[in-house]
Amino acid sequence: MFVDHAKIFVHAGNGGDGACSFRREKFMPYGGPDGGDGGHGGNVIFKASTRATTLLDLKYRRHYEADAGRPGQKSNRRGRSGNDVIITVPVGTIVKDAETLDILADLVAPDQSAIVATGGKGGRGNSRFATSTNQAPRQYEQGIPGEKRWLDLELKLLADVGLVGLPNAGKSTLLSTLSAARPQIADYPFTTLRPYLGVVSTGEYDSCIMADIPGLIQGAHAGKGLGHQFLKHIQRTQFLLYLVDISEWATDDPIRTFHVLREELSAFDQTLGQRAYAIAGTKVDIHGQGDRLRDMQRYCEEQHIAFFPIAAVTGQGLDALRLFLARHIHAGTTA
Ligand SMILES: Nc1nc2c(ncn2[C@@H]2O[C@H](COP(=O)(O)OP(=O)(O)OP(=O)(O)O)[C@@H](O)[C@H]2O)c(=O)[nH]1
Ligand SMILES: [Mg+2]
Repeated sequence: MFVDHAKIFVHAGNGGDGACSFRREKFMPYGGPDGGDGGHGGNVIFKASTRATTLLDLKYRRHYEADAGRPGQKSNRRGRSGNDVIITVPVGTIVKDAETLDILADLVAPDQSAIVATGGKGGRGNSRFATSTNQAPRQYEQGIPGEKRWLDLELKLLADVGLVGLPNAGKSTLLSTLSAARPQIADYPFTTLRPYLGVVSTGEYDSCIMADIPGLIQGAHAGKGLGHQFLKHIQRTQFLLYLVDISEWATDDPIRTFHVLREELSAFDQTLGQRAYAIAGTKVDIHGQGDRLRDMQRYCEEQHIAFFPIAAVTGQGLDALRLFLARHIHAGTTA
């Protein structure tokens, strides 16, 4: 199951108390103060990993608590510090304070980490308070409590290219031929029920990340079909590839389809409507050389839109598309 939203509670460890003790040894009548400091509480840390792909685990386990620091001990021994808790999340996870909605971390790179609740400092033991005038202080500090808060987590995938199309347009088929990703593919609408990412090689040393999201239909902004819920996953892509079925079997007019898609995107987020894009006419192997292809080609020429007739199942047109992506996508520059 793909989960892109979760709410969890985190509690960093409390600091351990400082100790109050005095040296007591045989034949040492005036043993001084020797209470050690308390250990620090553990932090709660988020770490992004490419191995995690969903926030599902955090849906089931909602409380995370790091260890407290141990109290200080006699003989000036410091208490042991508490271990950190490290929560692994997918790259693209945004962590907000659930109350203030402040963004605490936006984990955009693999292995990037951030402390979201800081452990409390350990208190000082009484040996730290000895002065020339007070050589037997009974004063010590308590440990400081660790931070605790509710967090709101949102996953917004990071990709270079987002695939947008009606259900059955051929998005998943294209991603699976260009990359090692294996989204479900079938001849019925809404086959793919979650977003998928794939790494597409665009040259000998270059690659870009492509995102396949579930199909959109007219009225998605009003909740039709799967609605808008997955569009946030292409909000952070720098480039959009609209996939429009131009085979003779397509039920809708391709140019109209393209306009419907653009309107749905703009209704969700104005900036998505202004994002750089190109159009791929899909399934040209199914009698695709007819009027529809010509009309679409003419329309794109007039509008100065880059257009690629492709057939993912035969490989037709894919080299030209790859070459175009190589020139236009600068991997790693997603905002
Ligand atoms: N002949 C032909 N069939 C294709 C081509 N691309 C996709 N198909 C078929 O079209 C159907 C839908 O393809 P998908 O890749 O699942 O479409 P999708 O856009 O991901 O659909 P949703 O996940 O429902 O949004 C499948 O039966 C594919 O085999 C193509 O280039 N040529
Ligand atoms: Mg699909």
